[in-house]
Amino acid sequence: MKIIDMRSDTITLPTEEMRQAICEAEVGDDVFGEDPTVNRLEELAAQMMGKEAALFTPSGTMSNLIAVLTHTRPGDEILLGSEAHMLWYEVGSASALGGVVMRTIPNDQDGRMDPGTVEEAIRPKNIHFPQTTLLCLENTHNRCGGAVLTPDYTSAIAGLAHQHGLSVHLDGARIFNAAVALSVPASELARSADSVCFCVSKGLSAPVGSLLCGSQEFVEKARKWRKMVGGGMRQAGIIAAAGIVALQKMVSRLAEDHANARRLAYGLAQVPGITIHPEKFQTNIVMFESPSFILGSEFTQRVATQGVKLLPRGGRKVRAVTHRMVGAADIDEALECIELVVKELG
Ligand code: TLP
Repeated sequence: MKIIDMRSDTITLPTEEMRQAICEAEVGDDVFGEDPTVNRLEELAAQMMGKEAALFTPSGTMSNLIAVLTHTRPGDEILLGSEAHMLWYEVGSASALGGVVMRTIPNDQDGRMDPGTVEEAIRPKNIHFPQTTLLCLENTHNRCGGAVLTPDYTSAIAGLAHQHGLSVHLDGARIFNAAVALSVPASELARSADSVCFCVSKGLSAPVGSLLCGSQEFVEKARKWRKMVGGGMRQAGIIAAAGIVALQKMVSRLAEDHANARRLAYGLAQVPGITIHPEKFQTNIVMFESPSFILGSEFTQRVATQGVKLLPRGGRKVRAVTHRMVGAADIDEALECIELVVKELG
């Protein structure tokens, strides 16, 4: 049976060009700083984010953890959105390994936090309080349906944090989706953040990897933290080679994924029983609710038996992510299949 897998863009397989680049990669021991391919990827990433330096890590999760470890000290408090990936899906690593308190600020449905609420949450000097040292943002925002933070919003909220002496980290796992959706360079979205990480392993289709970018001094410290958490990789040029292809060749095509997400969202809006606001989706993540009589987990199981894989997100919420391996015709097929399942259930 043909499978249309929209659980995540992380399922994208490397392109032929990536496999070729992997075969031919010039490598060395990266812990000694001697892998020329890793060095090239880090330089390219820093340049694209408008930062002085970058660090190649195995995953977005590790990049976010290293960012927390580098910006904070145990006992500090960090502010992040109530829907942040760092809060929901990173195993509590910031608290467990970084020893920080994660204090949440409500995310609105567009992935933003209200500046007034952020300001109120910043702790004044008081012997009883932990020190607030870091604000974390997310762009695009995963749990908020791939919502995009604009450069204006980002610089306003980061400016506020800086005024109070906080650092700002941007989880930009899908920052290139935001850049393509807004038609701005990714560096503009990262400008006011002290550090930004992004993944090459999602819509950009590389098999593994994330880049954490910031000042020279920040990245030097982060490199040491990466070693401490066991992320010092040796001939990592083998995987970095695919990352270079991802950055050079795969960014502009993300627009196709966004168009397919809109196609899916507007199609779902036509299916009786499904709740969705199709106009909301700006990038490659679509969220909807299964019909009232069925939980999202059960609904996704039923749809999967027909070859369409989606991700349940709690309650009736369901997520679909478009990517390179799902074309417009697949979207139409998936819609037919979903419609059929809803009819059968009804
Ligand atoms: N997100 C994955 C899952 O963990 C849910 C997905 O399928 O969307 N930040 C953001 C905003 C992310 O969406 C993800 C991955 C990460 C960080 C972590 O990246 P990895 O999976 O490389 O550790």
